[in-house]
Amino acid sequence: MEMTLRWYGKNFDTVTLEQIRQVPGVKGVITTLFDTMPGEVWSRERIKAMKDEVEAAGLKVAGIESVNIHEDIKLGKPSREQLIDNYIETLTNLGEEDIHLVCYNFMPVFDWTRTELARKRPDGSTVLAYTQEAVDALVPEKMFESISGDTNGALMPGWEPERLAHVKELFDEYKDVTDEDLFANLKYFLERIMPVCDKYDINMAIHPDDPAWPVFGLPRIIINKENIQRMMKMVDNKHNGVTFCSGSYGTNLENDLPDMIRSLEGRIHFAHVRNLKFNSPTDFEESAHLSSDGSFDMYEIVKALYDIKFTGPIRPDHGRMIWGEKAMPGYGLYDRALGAAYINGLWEAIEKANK
Ligand code: DNO
Repeated sequence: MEMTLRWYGKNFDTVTLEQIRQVPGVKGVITTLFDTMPGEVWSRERIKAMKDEVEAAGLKVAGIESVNIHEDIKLGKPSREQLIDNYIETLTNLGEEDIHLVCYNFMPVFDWTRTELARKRPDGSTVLAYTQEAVDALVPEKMFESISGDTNGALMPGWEPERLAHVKELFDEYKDVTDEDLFANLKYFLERIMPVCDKYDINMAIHPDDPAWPVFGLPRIIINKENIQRMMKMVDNKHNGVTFCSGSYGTNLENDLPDMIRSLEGRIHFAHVRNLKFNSPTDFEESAHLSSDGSFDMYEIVKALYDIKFTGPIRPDHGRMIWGEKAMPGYGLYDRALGAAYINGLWEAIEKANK
């Protein structure tokens, strides 16, 4: 594995490349052009400038999270042809710049959903949290309003104002879209982009739906072992792979995370490792990475990745807000650095025990 941290670019992130460089074992960042819109072509110049900046700090661009998918592609509208052409052009430009990993998601309308961005834990840290009761009590348009007081001024990935401005219309468009439609539209998209992925050896890594069930009645398909296996088979190309995000698949306690990892040998291109603490099956909070602080056995998760000979980028995921840091919720430096150190420790121990 290759330890990385996510970085949003200097105009959006409170964490600097210089700080990331000092986290033991971190050699690369997972980044994006955060100010681009879904459907827009990423120019080669901008990609190169981003790479140069990261490399000047002694790091490498280990992959992109995310190149977002335009809603018309998810909806299968005729305009998808042009939008997929644009996506292919972006992939071409990334490939030409020697970038070989792209994380994306296929969640209708919203990206991840949380109902609190700063729930206080007993140790005084604040964390992202979710309760189904709170979601059920909300109209989707009000979702962001209800949490916006806790963003520390940051633009939240997946909650961009442009996206939220159209929430109502989008809900109408998705009214009759079923899981089967979404699978078909995803297949269509993947089949169109696989040739360029083959040409440049670009690993596409779909991020699971978070939480791993339908929210607000919208269809969601990347939620469990069965569906992800279906997706791997429907476009059976090694470049069609996954981001294994323990915190997203883990929202559904029926998902056996180590077993899912083992079933995806060769197809996990990127790993997000984090823990969740469940207070009830429909109320969870993003605890520290340490097993004993949450509900998951992190040793078993990392061991499963080791056992399938995972070599791709891995990153600690959302951290708690600790030590007075003010940053984008989930993306402060301190707790993610602790998370990276912990995962590195687990990996080293597992590696040595297996020698
Ligand atoms: C949240 C992230 C997601 C993820 C996208 C990938 O913090 O895990 O926003 O980056 O779903 O496209």
